[in-house]
Amino acid sequence: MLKLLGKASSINVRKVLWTCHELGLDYLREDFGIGFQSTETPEFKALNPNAMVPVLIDGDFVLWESNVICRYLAAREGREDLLSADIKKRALTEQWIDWQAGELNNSWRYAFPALARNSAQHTDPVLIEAGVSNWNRHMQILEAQLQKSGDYVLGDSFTLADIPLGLSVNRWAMTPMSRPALPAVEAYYERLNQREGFRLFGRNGMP
Ligand SMILES: N[C@@H](CCC(=O)N[C@@H](CS)C(=O)NCC(=O)O)C(=O)O
Repeated sequence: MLKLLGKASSINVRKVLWTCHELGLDYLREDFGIGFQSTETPEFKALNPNAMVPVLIDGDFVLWESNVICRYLAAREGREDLLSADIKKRALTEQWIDWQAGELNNSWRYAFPALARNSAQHTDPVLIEAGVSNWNRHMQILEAQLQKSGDYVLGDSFTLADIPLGLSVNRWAMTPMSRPALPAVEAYYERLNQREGFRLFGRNGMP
């Protein structure tokens, strides 16, 4: 049985939970992360030296980095509808997955803890405003893609890229801040809501 280490409130754990739901996979989940079992122990750091969740354990195979875990699981299950065997389509899917992790995620690093978590370490109004503007600029990139692509980020069918992006859209929509009107993103948010996995693990009341 697959084992997933990480609290269910973590956005990165929720990507994996939604992926498992799409794949119909059973798993055991253990709560690790701030507020739960510590990730700072030698035992946990032997699994993930970054002391972060999620961590996937599949027999004697251990994997960290949420987006890579999602890719691994889709490939393990042979789900070419989610992660295409066509190398160009697969590369485009991975492009948007990596953009979510490397670019979009970084754009909310200051504004999100300030506005959604009232973090005492993120109170500089200039940095908050710059953060909101940078976050909205990144969301405009997704808007332009969805205007071209159609229902999902790569076209008419749902792929693995829609999972990390769906979590990101939910976070953007739930954070109290000024947002430009992004009609294609808003339609996408509603479309994803037709999927049970998104309702359970994405748009489930958590930013
Ligand atoms: N790039 C990593 C980031 C993981 C990450 O930031 N995890 C957060 C929770 S969302 C974490 O473990 N924070 C420390 C903790 O909760 O103890 C991934 O995508 O898996």
